[in-house]
Amino acid sequence: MNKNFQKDIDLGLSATNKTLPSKYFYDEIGDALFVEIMKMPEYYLTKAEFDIFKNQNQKLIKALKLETTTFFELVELGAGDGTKTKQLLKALDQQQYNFDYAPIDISEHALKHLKASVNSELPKVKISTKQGDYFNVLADLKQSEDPIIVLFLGSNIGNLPDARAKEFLQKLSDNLKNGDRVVLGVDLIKPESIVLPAYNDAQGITKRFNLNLLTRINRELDANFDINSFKHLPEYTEKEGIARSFLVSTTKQTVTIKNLNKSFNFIEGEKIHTETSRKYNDQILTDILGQSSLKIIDRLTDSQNLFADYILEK
Ligand code: AVI
Repeated sequence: MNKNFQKDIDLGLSATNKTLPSKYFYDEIGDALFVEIMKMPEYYLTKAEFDIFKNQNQKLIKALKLETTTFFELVELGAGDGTKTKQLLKALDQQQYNFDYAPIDISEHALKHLKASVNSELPKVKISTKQGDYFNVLADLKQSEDPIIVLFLGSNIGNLPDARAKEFLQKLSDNLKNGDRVVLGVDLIKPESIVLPAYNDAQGITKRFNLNLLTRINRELDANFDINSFKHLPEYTEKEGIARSFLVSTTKQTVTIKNLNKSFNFIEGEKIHTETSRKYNDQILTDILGQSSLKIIDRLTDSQNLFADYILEK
């Protein structure tokens, strides 16, 4: 990880338009800040998808055609704390569905916590966790002969640029059998007045989340970013449907990264692009599904129409 981290940071800061990959937000501090983000009043995404999983799980079970399946494997990519999924697990458990729950996450800590909470809250649910990058664990899906339901929630796909999202869905589809299904949770395109505050909250939690990337580089690569001379800048237009976060240098400065043996110059106002959060509609999702053999068979939205869980079938 450290070698890749070093390489990615070097590559990103050496580019003409400086950029840093958002996947590096999630160190221990970043994980904790993201938990805070999900609780913020402005961050509607988590609450809206929770609303679907809590209040429409019967509709979800029906859309997934689970009544006709004797046994299935419920695989979750990037499970996190499983708060939303536990609503579905509870309903499946109460209705005596026969399934295994297999959450996959990059964070060992998150998985340990999730396993303990499922074991205590839903002791009859069989859970087997797997730690790893979900891009790399897709191949494991192919080994199962049982029907598979994949959960990919939280609009995590939106953090991938469209070309990468397309590649990911193609790879996912290649590793599924005909009839396997996917629940893809995505944030919907909506006005700036709703999206921008979600990435620029009043308490400044998202700002800390963004700046933590520089603190991480300072710590892990022996760098000297002055956190106080960078500011958090989110941008979004409804027309494009993509929220982007930047760190902007408030002054002309030079930053040295000792582990890279390099210095990077910043002019006043220069931006580092740190995150893309795409928002979707049917057309955009259809384009991204492209030539993959995943087809949209249903779509559930929350009561305020902010967020959608698309049901895809191979
Ligand atoms: C994890 N991901 C879907 C979040 C998002 O909305 O793009 C990450 C996030 N970044 C800032 N706030 C939340």
